[in-house]
Amino acid sequence: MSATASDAHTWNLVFLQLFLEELGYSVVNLGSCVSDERLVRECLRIAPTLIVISSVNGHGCQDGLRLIGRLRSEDRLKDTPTIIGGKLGITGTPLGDRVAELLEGGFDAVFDDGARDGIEFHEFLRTLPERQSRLPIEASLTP
Ligand code: B12
Repeated sequence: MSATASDAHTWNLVFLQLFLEELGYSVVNLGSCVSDERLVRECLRIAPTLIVISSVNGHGCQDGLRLIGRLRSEDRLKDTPTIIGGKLGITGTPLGDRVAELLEGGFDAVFDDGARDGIEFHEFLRTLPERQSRLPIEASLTP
């Protein structure tokens, strides 16, 4: 789990980490303002079951589109379930075409505030194969 490169907010990440841990996931929370390069590097190292991107500062669409291109250009990450959510634009919700762009860019799901809620996020998680969804990952947060 990670914020985008431009996003300094952290409580969104804390909330999501607790939510995912409650569902049985082992979470590596990379924190805020994570560069695309670092995120790709950590994902290659960890080989996660799911990549969760959170952004609330209003730049989520543009940061997300750039980032998903980087992730999908890596052979080992091109099929890893990857989602983005939060307050993704500065025009409020619904985001309309921007959601379609993010999906076309390679995200498996987009959870923009207002248009989606935690229940839909939970439902998405249930679509992941059980075998994958509860695997503990042998990874720790490194600087
Ligand atoms: C605290 C805060 C800050 C603090 C952050 C401190 C910290 N350590 O986190 C500081 C002062 C640093 C800050 C800075 C800025 N902020 Co600010 N901030 C807030 C504030 C007041 C609360 C955010 C918060 O902590 N919420 C609690 C967490 C738990 O909830 P959440 O963030 O809403 O996240 C939930 C959902 O979005 C959703 N979600 C989030 N990600 C994901 C991902 C997935 C997959 C899913 C399913 C769901 C999901 O689930 C989360 C839990 O319910 C909000 C306003 C508000 N009341 O929400 C503005 C707000 C987020 N900030 C905003 C802005 C504009 C900024 C600045 C750009 C201001 C500026 N001009 O400098 C900067 C950005 C800095 C940067 N580089 O990112 C705007 C964003 C507007 C937008 N998106 O259209 C907001 C909404 C205020 C506003 N109404 O204008 N901010």
